[in-house]
Amino acid sequence: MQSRTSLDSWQALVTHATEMKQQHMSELFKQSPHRFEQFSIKLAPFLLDYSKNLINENTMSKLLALAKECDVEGWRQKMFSGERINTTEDRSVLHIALRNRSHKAIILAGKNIDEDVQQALIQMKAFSDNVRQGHWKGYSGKRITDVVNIGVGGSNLGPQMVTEALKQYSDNSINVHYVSNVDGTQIANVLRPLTPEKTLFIISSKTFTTTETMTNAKTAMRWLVASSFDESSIAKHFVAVSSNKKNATEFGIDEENIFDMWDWVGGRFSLWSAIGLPIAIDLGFERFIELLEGAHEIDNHFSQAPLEQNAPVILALLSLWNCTFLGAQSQAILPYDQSLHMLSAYLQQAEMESNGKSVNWQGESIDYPTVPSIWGELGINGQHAFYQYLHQSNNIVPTDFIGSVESVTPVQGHHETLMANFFAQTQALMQGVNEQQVREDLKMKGRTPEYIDKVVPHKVHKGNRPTNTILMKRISPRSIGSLIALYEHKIFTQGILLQICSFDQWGVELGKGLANNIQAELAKNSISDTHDSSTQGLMHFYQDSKADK
Ligand code: G6Q
Repeated sequence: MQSRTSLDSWQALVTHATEMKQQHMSELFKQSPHRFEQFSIKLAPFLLDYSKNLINENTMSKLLALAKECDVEGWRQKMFSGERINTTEDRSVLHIALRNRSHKAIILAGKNIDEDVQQALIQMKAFSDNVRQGHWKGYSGKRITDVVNIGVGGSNLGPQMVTEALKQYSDNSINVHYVSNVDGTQIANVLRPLTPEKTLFIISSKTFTTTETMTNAKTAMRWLVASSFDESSIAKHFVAVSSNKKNATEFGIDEENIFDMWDWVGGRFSLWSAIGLPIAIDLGFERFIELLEGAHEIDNHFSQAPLEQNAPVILALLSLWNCTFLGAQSQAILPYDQSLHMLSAYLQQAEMESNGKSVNWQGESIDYPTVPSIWGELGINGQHAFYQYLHQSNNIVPTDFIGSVESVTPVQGHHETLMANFFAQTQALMQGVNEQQVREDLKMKGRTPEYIDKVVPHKVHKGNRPTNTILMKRISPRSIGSLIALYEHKIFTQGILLQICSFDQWGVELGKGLANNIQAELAKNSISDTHDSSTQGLMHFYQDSKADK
């Protein structure tokens, strides 16, 4: 198929990138006093300031021309109307249907799926209310105090990230825990303080085949039955969220305790479905609905706003600009809000699993750099760790700074210090400090000329490092819903610009299959000689070392 590189708009950007690499952002700010107004978007849930990127008006109009030429608007329409745009799995991509709060009909195979979604929400409400209000009882008749969600990847990261982000909104009537790792240490630590008769497990697995989740679920069942001495107690302590009812019932979960999932919801986009049950149990169903409403608000913005005013589209274009055209290879997510401490891990999966690919929709090799690796940490902790690299290494890392105007936990003097750092860092990354400024500063401090000559090169900061700033009013279920939807649509748009099928994950499947074979070989103590010598050597060393004990 026609490569993006053959588009006129693409080639214009290649030429333009060469020119822009000669520019410094601090000069661009001096030239245009209205740069902030020009390159920022104010939406109800947040302000997006993208003025600290190496762009000018010309860059934006060229990027927008590319978006037009790639038919982002047409593809957006295809997604919202349920076309099967997940072509390698032949599925629609309809996480937007899960938060369709205006209840616009979405017809799939002749059926309005909004009706199914509303039905599932009714089921979620009834269940979460029952658990929270103590009507759902364990095998001994006691109310549930603890809920453990067992799931991994998309069946874990979303709900756990949101639970962490909205901790201040929980009434703590139920303690919610997460187990994702097959390393037994995690489940052992989670279960140690819990009481089986008061613990409920949610087994979250779209496929109900994921070994890590099945292994943890079996351990949880053994733990329960070791206390109840009765397998029938499982019905009172285990529910599942899955699109594979057959496997879930064979596993021992009562059919009426299974919450459905649909094939048009990808794992990493599924927190809006029953995969979000732990969120609803922790916060109450009304808060869960607010989360959906926040996402819906951004769905409306994404589907209706013109491209030049469209926050997800702008973020996607800037990522393309910084990485594909200007050559950055990674991008950092730096929240300045403790509530968002899991956001970078969540976005790492969302973006890298969606667009970390190297063939186009037709399966042909892509001949241009695609998405960066995503990493990050809470901003303040990062400042005292890896920001050195952001400021002075030879690698440019575009970053997203995310903060809130108000803290959800005001403690005198803290938020002001936090936000002063938030503003200072993007300014420093953009402006840098040149040799002359360093010399003057040191001279003013009374340093000797010899000392100044020696340290000047070490103290120069080149600046010109791109950042986006997302400033939310306050962390809330609604604003978190909006923030996640912003990134989901950015990722979708990136996929379209790069011609990548963003909704499969074959790279995840490969490892799953190999691990199953290796586990069987280790169990039989019969290591196949078809493995490469490294893998074979490691497996033999592992088995022999175990035998030596
Ligand atoms: C997400 C991926 C992947 C998936 C996990 C768990 O989009 O598909 O992270 O969510 O591998 O899969 P199950 O939910 O099927 O257990």
